[in-house]
Amino acid sequence: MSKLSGITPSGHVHLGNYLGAVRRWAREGGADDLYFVADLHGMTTPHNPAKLRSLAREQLAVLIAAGIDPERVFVQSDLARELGALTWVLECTCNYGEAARMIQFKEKSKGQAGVRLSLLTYPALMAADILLQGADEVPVGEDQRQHVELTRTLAKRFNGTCGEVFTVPHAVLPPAGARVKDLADPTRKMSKSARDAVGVVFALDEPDQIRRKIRRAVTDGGSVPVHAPETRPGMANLLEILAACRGGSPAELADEFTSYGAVKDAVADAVVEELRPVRSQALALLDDVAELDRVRKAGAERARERGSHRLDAALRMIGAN
Ligand code: AQP
Repeated sequence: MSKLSGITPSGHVHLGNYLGAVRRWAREGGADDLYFVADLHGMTTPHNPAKLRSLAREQLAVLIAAGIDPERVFVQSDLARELGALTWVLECTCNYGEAARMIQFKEKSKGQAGVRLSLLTYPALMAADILLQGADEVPVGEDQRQHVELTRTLAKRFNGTCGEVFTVPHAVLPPAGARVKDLADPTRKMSKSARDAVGVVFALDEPDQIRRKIRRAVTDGGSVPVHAPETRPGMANLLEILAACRGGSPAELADEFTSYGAVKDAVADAVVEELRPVRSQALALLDDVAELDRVRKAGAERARERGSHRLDAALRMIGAN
């Protein structure tokens, strides 16, 4: 079984990305699993090219610093030629109506003046990401499930009409884990593209910045810590972050403290310690331009080699080459 997971460089990697995804990828990834920085997906809405390029590099450094085997990581645009070609093959397998009914497209295009064509067609690129690598499983949240369903439809259609090339993948729910909330608004999830970074802890924030953000986290009017997500979402979020860093259950951890301030101090210590090695290794990698380039190139070559026979076969079978 091989899994494929990605992270979009729509902003800096934050504590939610780290605790909810990246750390798990590093700890649990199987030998055939692949992880990628989905920078081509970051171009479907208005973007700044230089910023996207630097964020992609930063994310690659964070993934490796977090402990993911560099042999299993690549940057999507390093395979732009292969993915571009396969996306075309899949677009020629997909009906307009199938793409236009994607909920993500409807939601993200709503109210936008110049909707990019790529916003409509990016599910075909996502299908290419998955099918090029022959992934069996794609861990995705509810919002991306429909895209994996479309990938399955396209893979089966191609296999049935042109010839058996693609592994038909399955969407799998990622293991249940706490959804880290924005510290300034605990009713919303922590997000890379949050308008205000005051409630978002980034993996590369300095320890003092992290402490400041956690100390200023919005909590309710109570004074004795309890884990009650419905009525006290701010305190619940802090306890869940503490549990994710230290182990144990948020409710049990709450019993250790008699004041909100003490919880915040403990969370700040735990998060600073959790992120310290990731931050220092990522910064070292970003400084060592030659080493990061070497790792990046090797990752891309492995991913390309892994998928090229499928692309060649698909092109041949659809009538190209
Ligand atoms: N707040 C979160 N708590 C736990 N896990 C989270 N993830 C994202 N936010 C949280 C997980 O991080 C992985 C990579 O995310 P993504 O790049 O696919 O983007 P996203 O899910 O859309 O998350 P962001 O960070 O909020 O980005 P923007 O602001 O661009 O939408 C995924 O596994 C995701 O579940």
